[in-house]
Amino acid sequence: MTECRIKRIVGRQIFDSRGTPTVEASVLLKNGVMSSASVPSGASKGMYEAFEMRDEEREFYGKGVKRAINNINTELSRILESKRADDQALIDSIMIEADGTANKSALGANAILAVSLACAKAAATSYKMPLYRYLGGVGARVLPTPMMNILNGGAHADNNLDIQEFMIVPSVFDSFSRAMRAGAEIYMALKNLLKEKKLSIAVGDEGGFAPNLENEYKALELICDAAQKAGYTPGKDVFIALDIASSEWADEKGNYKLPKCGKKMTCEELSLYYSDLTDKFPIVSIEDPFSENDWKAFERFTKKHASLQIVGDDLFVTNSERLKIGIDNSCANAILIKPNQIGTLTETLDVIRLAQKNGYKTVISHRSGDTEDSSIADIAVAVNAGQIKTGAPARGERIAKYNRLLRIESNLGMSAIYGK
Ligand code: 2PG
Ligand code: MG
Repeated sequence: MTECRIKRIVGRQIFDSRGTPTVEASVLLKNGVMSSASVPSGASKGMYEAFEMRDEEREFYGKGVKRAINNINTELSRILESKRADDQALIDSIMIEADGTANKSALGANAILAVSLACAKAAATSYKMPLYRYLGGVGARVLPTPMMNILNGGAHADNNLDIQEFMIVPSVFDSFSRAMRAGAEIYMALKNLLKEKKLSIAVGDEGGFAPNLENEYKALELICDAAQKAGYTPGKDVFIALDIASSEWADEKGNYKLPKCGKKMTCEELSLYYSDLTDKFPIVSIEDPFSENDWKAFERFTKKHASLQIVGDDLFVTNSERLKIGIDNSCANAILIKPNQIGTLTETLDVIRLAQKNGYKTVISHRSGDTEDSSIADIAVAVNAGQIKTGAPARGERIAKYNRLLRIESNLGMSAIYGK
């Protein structure tokens, strides 16, 4: 099929939701199809993530991506010319080989991922299929449970909360759209509650509110109150998920210091703190409770909390090699999937398969700096991931993913499955 072959690839610098430059690639096929994809960027990045190439010049305070763009317009464009856009694994392996480094630092994971995703989108369009169908086939039917980050802290907000993300999980409804309604209503109720209490309704990077509060317990109480005000019962209709993002708290010696409140904790003390939080609140999932190097703490905690979902984000960085270590040592029981942590669609799909084969739950994820690109919504349905976290039910770049899922749900009609 010659028409599916790549004619030209163009890279350009666009902006993410924080106003920071990021990479977009457009792939033009010989059949006239043109598709674009853009790449998000994290604030609380794992140290083992693939390399995000930045210019480190005066422009944009060093955050420009001209070099990455240049790599798309020259080398990547050249080596992929006339290749089939639907041969995803080949396309990705050509780019990996051309880069030649373990972390994609020669060409930039941001350059490579933009091209990888744009090729998939162009191939899907050539086959006249939505992306989720092209990637997942007829088995792609499960709408993911959203983890909605309605209260922000940590590196995503300027308030005094050390835990990065307080998410609500409307998992027991019978459709994705009904779950979205619950999430949106609780978000609105939380806003009203904050206003009543004369607390700030300013939002953090992922659209969740970011008030100053006495402590994390107060944040959880507020969320439960908001759920109740909206007519839902915490622990029955809606649950809570946390992203601790504790790599941000760890020093080189493996000790933890909560940067905002200044408290020091050992990993045993942290573990007791989490046990107390889960005793008091309907928490079903905790992400990165320990730092990316603390395998032993993850192992002990996973053994102790068998019924809790324990998600590895900085720990696994969407990397099959790191997930294998986790599987071998029973560290965590779920993996966060961020395509830009690894840098190609093929490697992303591979690590999802590895997780699913070994009984690890998969949560597809946005980044705190994101764009209107909604590919992760399609990926979540394509692989029947079961869960997605893509911020509050607010702000354009977050809503782009939720709205895309609503469209997929209506597109699937009776075939759509939710929460089973
Ligand atoms: C996380 C993410 C996304 P960031 O830690 O899970 O919520 O944050 O993109 O800043 O790494
Ligand atoms: Mg995280």
